[in-house]
Amino acid sequence: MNPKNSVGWILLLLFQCGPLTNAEKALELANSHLLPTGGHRKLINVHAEGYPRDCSEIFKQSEENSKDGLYVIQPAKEPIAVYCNMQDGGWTVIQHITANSTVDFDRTWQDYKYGFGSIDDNYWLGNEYMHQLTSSPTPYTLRIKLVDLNAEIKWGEYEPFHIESESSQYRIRLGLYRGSAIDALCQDTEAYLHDNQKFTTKDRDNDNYFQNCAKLEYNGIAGGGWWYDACAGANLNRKNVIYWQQDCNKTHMCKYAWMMVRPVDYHRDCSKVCPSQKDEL
Ligand SMILES: *[C@@H]1O[C@H](CO)[C@@H](O)[C@H](O)[C@H]1NC(C)=O
Ligand SMILES: *[C@@H]1O[C@H](CO)[C@@H](O)[C@H](O)[C@H]1NC(C)=O
Ligand SMILES: [Ca+2]
Repeated sequence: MNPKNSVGWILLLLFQCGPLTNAEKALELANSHLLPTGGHRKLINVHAEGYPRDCSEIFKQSEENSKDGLYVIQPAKEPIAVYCNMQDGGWTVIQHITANSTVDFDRTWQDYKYGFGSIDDNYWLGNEYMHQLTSSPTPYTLRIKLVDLNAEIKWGEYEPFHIESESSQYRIRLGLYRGSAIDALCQDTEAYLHDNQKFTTKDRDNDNYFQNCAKLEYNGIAGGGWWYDACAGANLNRKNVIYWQQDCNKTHMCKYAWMMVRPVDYHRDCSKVCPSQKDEL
């Protein structure tokens, strides 16, 4: 190790091992199991008071100057930690997968309910928190972002997007579509229509197939939890093949996928607020 590096390491250790602030100590996250190593220190907005309900609020409060990273939000009673994609405009990331990463997406109902993985890496935020986030009086938009092996980016948005409660098996409700990707969640009306489907996991079969879609394997890897029909025109939770019809499949491989949410009125709010802020200057 060269001397410059060891100084860096010592500084890093000092920084990481200093005492926790009172706010850090007091912070109780409902999803602390999704924190990476280094935990609370990696959260950008730890303070004493209540937290914003999602990343778009943080982005707006910072006058669109906040950076991507780990933040605390409070969509309902309990604060949770999430990854905020600020570069794309204040989006709360609810799913991220890297093809062939070590994070296992072949999980139970309970795991999909409260989330798994690590918020600075691949993760599923949890159906319960997706339900909380999308149950505000203002409707939410779902944004899908796909990156193929040539680093080409495609995206799609459903507006509105709502995940119902557990008593409705976290059913998905999707509105109008726009984007450069195919409308893979709503396009097929025969057996691959994901809109209005309940969530299925390997231990809870709510799909429309004679077997459990979440258990069907491709090259030894099961499909993971999803809003299956019989079975899928899209599935972002099978870790060896990110599937989105012609945009991402086993012949046209994708490397990354994200699912993220933001209130539908984000821009409308801004068009009201932003010009008046300028007037005041
Ligand atoms: C996979 O994607 C390719 C390229 O877009 C397309 O030609 C092919 O039909 C797709 N395969 C499936 C099974 O959807
Ligand atoms: C994932 O791993 C499989 C098996 O090793 C490989 O065929 C495939 O190309 C990999 N996918 C990506 C996107 O790298
Ligand atoms: Ca079934």
